[in-house]
Amino acid sequence: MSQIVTVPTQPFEGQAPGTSGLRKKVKVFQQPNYAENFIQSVFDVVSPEPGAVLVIGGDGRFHNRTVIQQAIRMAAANGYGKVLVGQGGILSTPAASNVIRKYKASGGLILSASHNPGGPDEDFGIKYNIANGGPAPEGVTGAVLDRTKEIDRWLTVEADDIDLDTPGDVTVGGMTVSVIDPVADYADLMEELFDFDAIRAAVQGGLTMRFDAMSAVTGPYATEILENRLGFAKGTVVNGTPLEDFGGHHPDPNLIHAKDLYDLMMGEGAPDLGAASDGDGDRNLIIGRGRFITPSDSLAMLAANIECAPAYKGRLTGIARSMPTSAAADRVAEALGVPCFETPTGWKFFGNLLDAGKVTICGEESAGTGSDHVREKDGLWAVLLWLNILAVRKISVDALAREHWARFGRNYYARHDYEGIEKTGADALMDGLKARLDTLPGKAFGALVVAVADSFSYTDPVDGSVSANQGIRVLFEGGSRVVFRLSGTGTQGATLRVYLENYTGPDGDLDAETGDMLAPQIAAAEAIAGIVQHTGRTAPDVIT
Ligand code: VG1
Ligand code: CO
Repeated sequence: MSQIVTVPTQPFEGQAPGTSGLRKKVKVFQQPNYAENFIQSVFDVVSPEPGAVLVIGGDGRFHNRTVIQQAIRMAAANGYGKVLVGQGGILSTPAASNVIRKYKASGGLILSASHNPGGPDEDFGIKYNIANGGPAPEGVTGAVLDRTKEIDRWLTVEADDIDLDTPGDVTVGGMTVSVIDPVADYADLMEELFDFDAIRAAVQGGLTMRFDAMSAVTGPYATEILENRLGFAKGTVVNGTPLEDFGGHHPDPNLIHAKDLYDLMMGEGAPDLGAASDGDGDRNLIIGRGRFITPSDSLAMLAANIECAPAYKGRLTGIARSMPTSAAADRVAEALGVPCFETPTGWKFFGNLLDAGKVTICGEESAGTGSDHVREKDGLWAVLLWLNILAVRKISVDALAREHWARFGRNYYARHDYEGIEKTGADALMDGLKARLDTLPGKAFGALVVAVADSFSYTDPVDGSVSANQGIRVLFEGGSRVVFRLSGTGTQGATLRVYLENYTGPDGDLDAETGDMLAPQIAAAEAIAGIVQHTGRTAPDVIT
């Protein structure tokens, strides 16, 4: 057994894990002791039982392999008995969640900055997931933050880097490291959940799609599942090789960064379904021929049709959505007679509800959808559920959307992001809003009259924990609203997110332009919050 080395170190200040773990520029992570301090703080907080199993994997971005090798040595020094690591250092976020659950690991380190760009001058991230496979809850992330402020040493063993590219077992400081196939377990799970025979038959019958892996982690997963197992033509998966810098793009599956896909789907000869996923494979973009589906609508439509998928037949217990996500899912829950939970932003808030069996499917407006099969949002899962539904119901995406709106009404929805703004201005905007909340009810902004204005606070129905200050909601009479929130995942300045929603009943105009339908809410948001004044911007950087 190699020797355990104690490296003296300084605490680092205020490295709060945000919405989804610790995210910083690669250059920050490359500072001596930086990644090590965070990883040691995690190990100190979770204090693994001797012999515990740890899963490690990432989205393949620049710096992935370096941190994996260090984390393996540190795990050996901290008493873990076994590390499961994806071959090539690869594990998508949902696949990592599955591996943690399947092999009863005590937790996992997922190395990713999700949809943020990668490369030497771009972003990196580390997230700790607990034994249920999901992101550590606030109790754990808060304790990790406290620990980073007082840490004075980290532990490692002296050992060489392992060969991450060859499957099989090696020993590091007395600990076993298994290099595992990152795709197989996940692909098998998908085959258990969905009607692959029905999808295969539909493909034989002419169903076509394009999946844009955005040079990120889902390439190998999508190729195995869509092309090899379901029989879609070779070339269905594009940008299918994970690259350290994602080919210089943002691996963010939205209409801006997946514009090629969008243009294809809106043009002549589009396939039946266009889909994409993000850097770490937990987000999804769904576009039918000539029809973009908002993530909020996708959650509602998937929930309404979930009976088509064998593993979900007769077992929908409830639906959960994050607060800024549109209320489209609420109407489906009501019609199906199941509860709908409204949680703060971030997948960690779904964990308790899923563990307790209170919900089966959940989603966020930020292109995240998932279910109780793992404890992360899952991009390919959403794509496969769409395929399953289309195959069984023999319907197009557009027809399904129209049918849905004709029954439930339509929640016109958009999110405006103001990125990299001054933190002081962003804080002033939010503080000003908070201070004026009491004065808003009854006030008119154009034709919109404020019914309720509050700062969203969530009490977890399972463990009673309270998460306050989760965004400002301004609800107007008649069911439309605007929501203001600061991002917890950015790495530069602050990002203001303004969420806009306007509900139209089944008898209203279901075929309008989203921009037109949201014009009154956009004007009201400016009048209420003073966005131009506080951010110095006259228009959002990104509209999704
Ligand atoms: C964003 C999204 C949120 C999502 C989070 C992590 O957080 O809004 O819905 O859960 O990213 O997603 P924020 O705090 O920047 O709004 V991922 O795919 O980056 O793990
Ligand atoms: Co992601």
